[in-house]
Amino acid sequence: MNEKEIFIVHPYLKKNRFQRDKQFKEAKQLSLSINLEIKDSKSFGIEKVNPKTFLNDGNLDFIRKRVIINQIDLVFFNCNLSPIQQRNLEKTINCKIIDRTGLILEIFGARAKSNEGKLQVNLASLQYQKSRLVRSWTHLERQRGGAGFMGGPGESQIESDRRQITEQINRIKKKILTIDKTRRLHRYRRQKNRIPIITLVGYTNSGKSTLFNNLTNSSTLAKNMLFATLDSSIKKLNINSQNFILIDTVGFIRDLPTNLIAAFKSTLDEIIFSDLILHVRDVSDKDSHNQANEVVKVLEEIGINSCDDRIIEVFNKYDLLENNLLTDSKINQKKHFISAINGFGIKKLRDTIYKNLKK
Ligand SMILES: Nc1nc2c(ncn2[C@@H]2O[C@H](COP(=O)(O)OP(=O)(O)OP(=O)(O)O)[C@@H](O)[C@H]2O)c(=O)[nH]1
Ligand SMILES: [Mg+2]
Repeated sequence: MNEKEIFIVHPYLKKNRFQRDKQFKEAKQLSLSINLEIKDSKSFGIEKVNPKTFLNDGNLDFIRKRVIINQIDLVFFNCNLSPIQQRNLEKTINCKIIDRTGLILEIFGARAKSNEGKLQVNLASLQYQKSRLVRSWTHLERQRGGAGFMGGPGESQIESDRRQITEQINRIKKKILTIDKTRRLHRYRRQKNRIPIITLVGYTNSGKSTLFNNLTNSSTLAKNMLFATLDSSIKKLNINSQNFILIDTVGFIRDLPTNLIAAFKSTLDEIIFSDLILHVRDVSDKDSHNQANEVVKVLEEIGINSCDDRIIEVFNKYDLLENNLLTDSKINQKKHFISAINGFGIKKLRDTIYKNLKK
């Protein structure tokens, strides 16, 4: 993104005000994870969403003034806007607007390294863009070739734009399908060789990559930043001289649009086909409970029930809890409290993995 100085607008329903601070904080973390400079930020309590502009006129007036005073380049609305709301807001506030999905797509775009990752982000972005063309930009709605001889009669720019995007989407889907075939072949070989597969899933920043590194002695990027991991890593894990395969995956976040989840289908398939799913939770985060629910929601969307007995909950960052009185030997067998950073509880976790998956 070229824009640097942003204004974070966090609209929340007054009836959900108890969630406000946590979600506002997350909006800031999202912005910082892509190097945007937060020049200004404010949350706006509303009774109900205005279908045309999300917020009410008074709020918009306030935002417009602050945009001018603080010379804002971009306003980040921490909610998902309909294409019409986005267009109306840009007109009224007279500034570029990005919504939550838009920002997450920017972050994903900046992080994707592998060919597949890039294709998946591209697919999600095009789908998002396509939805934005629906009754959206007026300049795209004008007729192409006034006399009607450039395009077919009545063909509008918006239709041709949409057609182009659809063609691009289909091309990308084909490419992803080819990669997916290779992935399936690998999976088939692993299954044939009976190497059990363990995947790490969890909310973004919960410590999946840190745990991955701890268990496999590797150095995948683990960073205090949302969506540090976009491309999944795979590595061999050896416990009591038995081999397992450990997979680190992209983190989840609340309100992930279905489109985005669908675009990452082949990555998420790794979870579906695994033998054990470690759900890594950040116990030190005040929002830990809601974060876990969001993860469960995404898992359900890809067809994994919350009662699936392959799921083991791993309560990470135990070192950050104030009263961390448990000793390694006293940990409840069912609940795994660990610290991926200092190694607390890791031995028990390894034992559990082994017990669950030994031949
Ligand atoms: N204190 C403490 N910090 C931890 C622990 N585990 C991870 N962290 C920190 O939490 C931050 C996020 O860790 P990551 O391993 O990158 O988290 P992730 O779940 O892979 O995040 P994404 O890839 O962004 O979804 C990093 O700053 C880690 O150092 C832990 O047990 N204790
Ligand atoms: Mg990670």
